[in-house]
Amino acid sequence: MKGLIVAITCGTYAVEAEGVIYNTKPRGVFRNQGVKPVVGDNVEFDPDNLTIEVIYPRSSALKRPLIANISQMILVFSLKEPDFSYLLAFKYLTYANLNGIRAKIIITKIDKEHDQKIIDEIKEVFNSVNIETYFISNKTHEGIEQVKALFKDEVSCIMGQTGVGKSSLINAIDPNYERQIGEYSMALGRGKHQTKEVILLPYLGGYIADTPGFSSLELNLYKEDLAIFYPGFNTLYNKCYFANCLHLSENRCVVKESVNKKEISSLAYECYKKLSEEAIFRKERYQK
Ligand SMILES: Nc1nc2c(ncn2[C@@H]2O[C@H](COP(=O)(O)OP(=O)(O)OP(=O)(O)O)[C@@H](O)[C@H]2O)c(=O)[nH]1
Ligand SMILES: [Mg+2]
Ligand SMILES: [Zn+2]
Repeated sequence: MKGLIVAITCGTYAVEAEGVIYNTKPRGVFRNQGVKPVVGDNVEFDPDNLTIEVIYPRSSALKRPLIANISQMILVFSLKEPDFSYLLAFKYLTYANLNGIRAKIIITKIDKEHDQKIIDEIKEVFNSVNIETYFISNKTHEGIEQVKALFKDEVSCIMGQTGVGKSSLINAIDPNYERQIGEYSMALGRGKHQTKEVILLPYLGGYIADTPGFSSLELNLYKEDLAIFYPGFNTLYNKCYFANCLHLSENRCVVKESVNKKEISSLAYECYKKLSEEAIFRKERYQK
């Protein structure tokens, strides 16, 4: 029987087939081959023995969060608590591009006191790299109706730092989910990691994945990947004079020219420089 892995808890794989959940185990052969089924996998399973027999080829596979076959990433940030960070947003947009997955941004907690200029600026910056941005409050439900449509017929992976309101968003679009909500700890400066496992929830002909939040430091990208997959760079990087141009101090760099012409916002480029500085090379460039 064909099914979809919707959750994995303590070595038990919850497989959904025709609206029924089967608690299964993968066959031993997977372990011997070093293959691990993940949430989002389409599988062939035996409903009598409750074993997963076959994992079908994946259209995408993310390591963080561990999930397969998603059609889009919904990157969630909060305006405050934790504070919105362009750096983190650009990092995750790069991660989406690197994995060939479309991304959209949802910004929560707009009920908290804020300056409208910040919202306008965020809109403009992401608009310039063709990323849709939505502003919502899970508390007052402002903007919730509009974002519901984003999930229709998609397998959406909700990603974001701990405490930004990912689970709250899922509850806001459908309270029946009753996702556990954590608290944002002012003392720790972060959420308390309420959601601990990846889970797929059926919604409007598709699925929404709630995922555990990450801390701001977790995702590491290589300099070479940033140079190619940074938002707005994909059509430019191969036009630079140097094939392995990092768009920093190199001459005849098309990216830097675009920044000078204001086709790429200087804010986006400043974030790029910072992320590139923090990143390491995938390959040793010079042999010592
Ligand atoms: N004021 C306000 N508070 C919010 C909003 N969204 C979420 N919160 C609060 O933020 C805290 C964290 O919310 P969660 O939904 O648990 O956050 P999460 O992103 O799922 O966190 P993890 O599961 O740890 O990754 C809770 O105290 C929520 O009540 C919002 O739009 N406005
Ligand atoms: Mg959560
Ligand atoms: Zn360049």
